Amino acid sequence: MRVLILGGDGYLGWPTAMNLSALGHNVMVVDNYLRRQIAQQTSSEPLFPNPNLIERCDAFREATGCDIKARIADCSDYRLLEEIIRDFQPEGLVHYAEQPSAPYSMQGFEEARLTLNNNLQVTFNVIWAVLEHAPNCHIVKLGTMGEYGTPNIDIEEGWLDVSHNGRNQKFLYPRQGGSLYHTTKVLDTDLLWFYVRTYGLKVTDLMQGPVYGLYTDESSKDRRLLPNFHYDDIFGTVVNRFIVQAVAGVPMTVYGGGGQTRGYLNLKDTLRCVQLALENPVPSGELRILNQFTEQFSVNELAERVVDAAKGIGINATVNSIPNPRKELESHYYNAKHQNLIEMGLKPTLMSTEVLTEMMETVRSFEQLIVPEKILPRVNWNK
Ligand code: USQ
Repeated sequence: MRVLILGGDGYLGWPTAMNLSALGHNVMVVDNYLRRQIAQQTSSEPLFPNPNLIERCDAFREATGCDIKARIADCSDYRLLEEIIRDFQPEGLVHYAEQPSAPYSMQGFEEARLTLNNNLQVTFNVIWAVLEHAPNCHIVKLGTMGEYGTPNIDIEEGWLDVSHNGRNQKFLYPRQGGSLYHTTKVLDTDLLWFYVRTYGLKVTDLMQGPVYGLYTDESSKDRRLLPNFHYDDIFGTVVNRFIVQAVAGVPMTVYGGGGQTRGYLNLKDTLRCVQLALENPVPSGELRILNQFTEQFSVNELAERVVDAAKGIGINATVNSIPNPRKELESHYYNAKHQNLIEMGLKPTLMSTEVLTEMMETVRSFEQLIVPEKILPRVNWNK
């Protein structure tokens, strides 16, 4: 299959590109290095430096003999994106090209505007470029479980049957993002749904929880192929942050009460889910929404798991509850369905002690690069 990956330099985009290429698909990646630029501007560089996208493709070819084509281009530029889609004629398009950090989107006006403009503009451009130049292409869009928020009822996979005054209708599940970033994903879903029902696009929207991990079948072949691994408050997701904090001897930063519960998944499972979505496209005029996570934990449970795994390799990790910089419920009901991907064939890689230990050992080999100043939260929702 010809697969175009937008945002192919990111934490998920690059491993996805390698995985699909290794499986025999014809893969092209596009990226404008937005995340690298924001990381530099906010002192949020990853734990270890990553080669640029062109060098990554060269290293991947050396390690595997497989090819990935790369274009450095800004997907918010419609003329550029339509040229790429017209020339490449993708059968599947994976859209990761968004500003992915909730804290960054809450930093101030400029950061909020960049997040809103970039994320919505790229989604809008993808829709139009596909409609005009590759209308049979299946769009696989990365959404987030954070679109649903933490409602006091079970979370369904995308849709809710509503009965009102004796009549029934299926609607998009009610959504309430906890940051501007999460809200842009809600708006993306609405845009996609409008164009799906009006013009017959084919779309899968993946509601993904926080991802953790470093190793995939491909990234484990050569250290140059590892994904960008962040532990700062802007781009680092909670599990990756806790692992680095444990190794650095910094108490783990549980925000507030620590009862915040989310659905988590291993980076390897992200790749498998995207592959399953691409290889099982939806018919024209369907918006399929899949909840993409494998197990749910509270922040306190995560911290306990990291403490236990650390103990096994002689690290005495500690936990420190600090004032929550975010506006979110710290104790709440959480029961999100996630059956569809399992039924499609996903075999979860769960967060075992072994998985956490392997990550900690790798992080330990980069220990001298950890900058403790990057760890504490710098962005506060409660202005
Ligand atoms: N948290 C802590 N301590 C920390 C960092 C985070 O207690 O040091 C808490 C947060 O307050 C939150 C939970 O851990 O309750 C998850 O935080 P996170 O930073 O791992 O995740 P989030 O900001 O929601 O965003 C990440 C990705 C985003 C993706 C989202 C999936 O950056 O791109 O969409 O996970 S979800 O959380 O399901 O919306």
